Amino acid sequence: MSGKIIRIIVIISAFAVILYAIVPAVKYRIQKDEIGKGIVNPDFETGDLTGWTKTGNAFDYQPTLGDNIMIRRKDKTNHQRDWWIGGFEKYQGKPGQNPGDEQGDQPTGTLTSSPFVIKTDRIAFLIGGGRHPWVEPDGKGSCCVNLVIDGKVVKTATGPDHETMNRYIWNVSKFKGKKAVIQVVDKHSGGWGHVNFDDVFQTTRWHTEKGDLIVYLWAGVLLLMVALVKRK
Ligand SMILES: [Ca+2]
Repeated sequence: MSGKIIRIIVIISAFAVILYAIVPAVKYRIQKDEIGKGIVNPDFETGDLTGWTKTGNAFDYQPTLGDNIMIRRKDKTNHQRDWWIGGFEKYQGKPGQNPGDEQGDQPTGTLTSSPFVIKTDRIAFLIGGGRHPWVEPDGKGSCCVNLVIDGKVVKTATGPDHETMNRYIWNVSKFKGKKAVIQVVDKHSGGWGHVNFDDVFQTTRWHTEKGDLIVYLWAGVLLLMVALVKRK
């Protein structure tokens, strides 16, 4: 292959890599007004389950208030602001309750968000608690958080058998425009039979992968410079 053809291939590749990095940033600018819209009470900061529908009794004492796990053990919950879903907890700041009170792993049930239209590429949330993956068809034995479209589970996530919540991100680009709900499922009564959950929102690749995309951008620019530098 001649040097000229190789150079053309490198230039095309460099532009492809640069576009791969830039397109999410441009899309983010266009979608900015839509981000975070749609899910009612996405972080439970109303202090109750406004916007969410519960079945069973697993979520009777939810949301819970503050890092009351710290009273019992060393795990930090990493919850957002004041209120969060802590499936093991039984503390809502009400008379007769104390921080660190627990309802345990026995109760089961589900918690379903208000329906929303998927408008961005990613859905992000905090999740902790039991690692009991979703089991078709009805989730028996599961402890997880699902994205449900037309009654079908299309994305699912579990905690790591640890109380601390971590940020989890779903790629939902292929579901854009679809109506969906988020469902928190607790159908496990044994060890780690509870879900911790908080702060769900729609977001973009630019928000969640900005660091990686900037690396791609620089790689593309470097490749272009190498291809365009004049040989002696
Ligand atoms: Ca919260």
